[in-house]
Amino acid sequence: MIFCKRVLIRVMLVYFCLSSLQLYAQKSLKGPKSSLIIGVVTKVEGNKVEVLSRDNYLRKLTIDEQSKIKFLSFENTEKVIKADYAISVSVKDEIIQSATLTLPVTNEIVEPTPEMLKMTPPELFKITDLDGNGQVSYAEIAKVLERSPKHGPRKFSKSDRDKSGALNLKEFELQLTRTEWWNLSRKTPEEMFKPADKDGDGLLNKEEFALFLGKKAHLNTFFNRADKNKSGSLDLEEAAAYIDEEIFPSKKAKNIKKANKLEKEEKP
Ligand SMILES: [Ca+2]
Ligand SMILES: [Ca+2]
Ligand SMILES: [Ca+2]
Repeated sequence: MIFCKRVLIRVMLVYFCLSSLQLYAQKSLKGPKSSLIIGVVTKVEGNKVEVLSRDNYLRKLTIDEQSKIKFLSFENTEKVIKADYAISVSVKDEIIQSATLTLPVTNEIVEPTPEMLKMTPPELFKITDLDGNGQVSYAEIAKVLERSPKHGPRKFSKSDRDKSGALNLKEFELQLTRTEWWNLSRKTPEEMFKPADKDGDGLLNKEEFALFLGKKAHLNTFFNRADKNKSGSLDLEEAAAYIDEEIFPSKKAKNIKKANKLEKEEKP
């Protein structure tokens, strides 16, 4: 009995530590003192860099000798920090520890057109290579294929196997496999639904939905978002609507709200 209690306490402790760690990881990306900042450079003066974070805090940062600065996909552009560049940076007491910079990217939603869903990788490569130089840069990806300030730079670096700063067709194909809408549009929702519905009752419970998505990360959040009528399971219609919103972010409720708000602000 005592043994059981000890084990239970230990399990609870581990669980508690893990959940506070998770909380910490989430927190560190938000707020005026976050240690990770994703945003846009607004001003540069000597070794001082001002960054407006995604959650709208102006951060006054300093570069010192230890700061590691990476310029992602600058190709023929001079590797100097300038206003409007996108930045993701880790800081300690507002000193830059490491930073990755990219050329300016749009704030608008980037999503595929229905035609793009049917294109082959070489066809997509051609339309993404906006300047037609035979290579796809990070800025071109962020304009045409997918805009992801948080994960985009890391995904691009991984795909750029030869570290040339741009993607050739082979590397571009790797990038596609890291692109959400690409992965979700290789099969129809029906084709994805059937094998995931293990007990064949025509509905997906949470475990089956994980099979449907092919991943378990953030499962609760995604499941709740998909389960529109809060029945605790998903029918094909709900699952298909979920996929549709993931492929076309402009169809997500929060983005529709944001767009309406912007429109109102423009017409006072
Ligand atoms: Ca190009
Ligand atoms: Ca490359
Ligand atoms: Ca089922």
